[in-house]
Amino acid sequence: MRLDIVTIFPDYFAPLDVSLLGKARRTGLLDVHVHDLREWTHDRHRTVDDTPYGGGPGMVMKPEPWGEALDALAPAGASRVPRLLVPTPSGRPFTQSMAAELAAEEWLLFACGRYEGIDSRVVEEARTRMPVDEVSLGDFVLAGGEVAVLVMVEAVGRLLPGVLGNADSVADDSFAPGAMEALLEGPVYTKPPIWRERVVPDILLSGHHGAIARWRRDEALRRTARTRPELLARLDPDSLDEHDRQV
Ligand code: 6GU
Repeated sequence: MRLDIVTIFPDYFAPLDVSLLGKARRTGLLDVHVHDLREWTHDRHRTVDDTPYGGGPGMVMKPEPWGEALDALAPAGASRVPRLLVPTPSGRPFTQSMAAELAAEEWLLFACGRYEGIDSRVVEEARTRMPVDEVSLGDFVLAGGEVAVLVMVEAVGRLLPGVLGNADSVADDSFAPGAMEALLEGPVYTKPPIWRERVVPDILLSGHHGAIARWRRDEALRRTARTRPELLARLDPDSLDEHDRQV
């Protein structure tokens, strides 16, 4: 998968050299290109922002550098276009199912806004030549899109075939499509079996794989009911068996 990231702070993306994604880059599974938006400015001060029309606080990112950046990275009339992702608290929510959908793309282009955002004509015009999603991580405000892009790249990157060591570990994740959709993963344990007088639940040491799977599902249902009750309403009633209903 190819990723292009446009930002005024390329240094934010140093973590992409580390750990799982660093290895995915070194092995060629992930081809990441980080670009400084100021490369597409032409004035002495390399200006990327200006005051908002209509007044109000803060600054807005100017359309010209963004237009040139998108023209350079996704030339008009090319046979392939990237999917453009624009992180913004006004976007639609980023979810595990969106991460899975993005993991199936060949090429993603991330546009990191700062200040009060990017002049709205940039996304409007980009939509005439490529698929565009404005995406939010949740109901809070970050200082810019960079950290949001790191989050999305990690969520998408770990789903690429060959990136995780254990290929089927993603199926048990919270929110994983299938049995864990709308469920939070329950508690996990490792050795030693007793630590500070606290014991690991017997069932996990029993070797009964069917009973362990049942217990994990019960714990996931209980944890979800406790911490995210609104998620239970999203569970498909047909996916619940008699036992689930008693939990
Ligand atoms: Cl995607 N960007 C910014 N700047 N703030 C956010 C966000 C994104 N998601 C939640 N808050």
